[in-house]
Amino acid sequence: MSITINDKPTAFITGATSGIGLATAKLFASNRINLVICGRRKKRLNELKKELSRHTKVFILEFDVQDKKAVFEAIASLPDEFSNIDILINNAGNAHGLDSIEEGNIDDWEAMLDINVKGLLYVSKAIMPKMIKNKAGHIINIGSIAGKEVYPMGNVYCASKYAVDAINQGMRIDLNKHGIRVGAINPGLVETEFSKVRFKGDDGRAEATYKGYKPLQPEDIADVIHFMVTRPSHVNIADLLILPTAQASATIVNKEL
Ligand code: NDP
Ligand code: 8X3
Repeated sequence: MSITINDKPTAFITGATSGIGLATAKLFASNRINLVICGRRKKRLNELKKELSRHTKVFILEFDVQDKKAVFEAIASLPDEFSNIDILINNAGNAHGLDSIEEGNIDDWEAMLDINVKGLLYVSKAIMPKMIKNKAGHIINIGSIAGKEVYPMGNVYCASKYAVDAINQGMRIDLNKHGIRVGAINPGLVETEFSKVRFKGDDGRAEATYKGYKPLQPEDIADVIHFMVTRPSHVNIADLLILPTAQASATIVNKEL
């Protein structure tokens, strides 16, 4: 399978230290896609760079997507070799808390909107100009089933992912004239560190999220991301909902407990 964007494409992956971003970085590396891997956990980024550099060229950017200045400075600091981004995977994000709206924690609300929505916008804003100049590029936004369906206590996380859905559509419309592909993947339940973060280290609750059925694995989503970026250049997969077989909707999961 050949990459159609560029013979030696460079991908920029936010949230590459864990879960879906990590699995995507590994799969891209094994397919010789050059990588800019991003996240806040420097130690993990260093270890990953060491591992993936056996297959491809890797550059680390350590920044918090909420920090507008840090985002722009980090991306402006990319050496020439990594500065033409062919593929942007807007993946960094999490849910913080699972509370009924009247009991919601304002810090959690701000984190979800600042990271999942504003962070995605900052990174995109910094990367789009060169894609526009090059008249090529592919942006994949990681949304969620939570951006297609609101579920009990999902409130602000769902709002953040509905925003990602709207931004994905808006980007596709506005970047159409520049020949840039834009598409979203909206997963259901994927077994990552997502629930550890949502439940703030309550490992029992996090583990229970994935018990009694076979959840998606981060590699399942990475496979689809790789499929999307390896379509011929006239093909843009615009919007995908991917669920574990046991999941029918945000609230219907066939668990054997
Ligand atoms: P993980 O918790 O395993 O990974 C989240 C990644 O996002 C980490 O690499 C983390 O890196 C990064 N990240 C989080 N906050 C920030 C921040 N402020 N600045 C920079 N990076 C940040 O979760 P997933 O892999 O599951 O999540 C990836 C995406 O998939 C998210 O957008 C999530 O909403 C979405 N998703 C997940 C589903 C699931 O069931 N797991 C289902 C549907 C969508 P670090 O901590 O090093 O900064
Ligand atoms: C993550 C999946 O169902 O916890 O976006 O919202 S869910």
